[in-house]
Amino acid sequence: QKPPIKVAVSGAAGQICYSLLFRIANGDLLGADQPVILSLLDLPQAQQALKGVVMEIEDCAFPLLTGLTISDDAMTAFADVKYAILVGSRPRSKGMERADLLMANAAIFTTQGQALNAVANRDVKVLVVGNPANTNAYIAMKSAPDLPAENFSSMIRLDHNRSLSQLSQRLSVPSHAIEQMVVWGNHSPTMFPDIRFCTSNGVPIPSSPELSQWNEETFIPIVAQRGSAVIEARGHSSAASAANAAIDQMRDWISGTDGRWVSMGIASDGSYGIPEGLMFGVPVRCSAGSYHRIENLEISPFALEKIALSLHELVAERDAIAHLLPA
Ligand code: NAX
Repeated sequence: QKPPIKVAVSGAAGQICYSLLFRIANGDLLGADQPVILSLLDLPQAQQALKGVVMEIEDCAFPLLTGLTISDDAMTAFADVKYAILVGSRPRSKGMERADLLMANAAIFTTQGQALNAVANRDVKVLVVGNPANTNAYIAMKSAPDLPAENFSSMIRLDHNRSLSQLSQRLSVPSHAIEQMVVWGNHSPTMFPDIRFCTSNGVPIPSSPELSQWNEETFIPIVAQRGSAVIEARGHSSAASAANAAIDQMRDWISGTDGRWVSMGIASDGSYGIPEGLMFGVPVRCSAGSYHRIENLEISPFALEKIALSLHELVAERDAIAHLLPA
């Protein structure tokens, strides 16, 4: 049997983790032959609820789960972890300004980045789900100067999967038939789901005035507002689909995409006019535990205008927290 791999998850008592932890323990992240140890982190006031989640995980008797620990301390939870999925973050409370929310989360992700820097496996891969995900990932990355910057990623996969699903419904094909979907930018309503390169069953999707109109008036707004639509219908924010996206993004990063494109939030290398270091959703292929940007895609005036919206938003977030980071 393979030696177990330790996976840390923060926000473990929350609703996304109520799906995510069970799927990881079931082998959905690392495979059906890979034993796993779960290291769960949440706030002191959430430890009681977390104990209940642990009881339920135990009650599943997952064959692959060889260890399960809980903590309210990042230095303890992140010790020797190979993979970290950072879901826990400060939600916006009533009357809280966006700037206050950024600051509250900056404090969390500075501490967690420093803890990863100090105690995690030197090859740790870190996926940030908690919002504002791109800037939180940027902060964690900057707070962990001894770890490679390319080992930090922010989650844009839920937006990518939502885009695949909407387009597959429009074209009446299974979502797996569609390739080369791209979601650019921030995990926020400014993101740009870009269908210009998509193929269906390996064939480019024929352009037509109807498709263009659907793209601009229906598709892009539906994907951008999908999170709000789920909240309105369900009374709670996306949870199982967010957990599924976290598994998809981390699993593809670890195991590869077989040449298929996926969208990931990664630190920019300066391409596509995105300032270096900014955590931005871009198309990648993954292989052998690394991502590789899809380069030199044509950016139309329409695409440029859309990408600029996310870019300005993320630059403003970066500038607002810059004083908190090491120079
Ligand atoms: P919940 O409020 O249900 O759970 C959050 C959990 O995080 C709570 O148990 C809380 O105690 C814990 N927490 C807070 N601060 C912490 C800290 N400093 N250390 C450890 N744990 C901490 O939220 P949930 O619905 O699970 O969503 C979690 C986060 O995911 C939110 O920020 C949410 O906005 C974000 N999302 C991000 C998505 C993405 O695509 N990137 C999509 C889904 C989701 O909206």
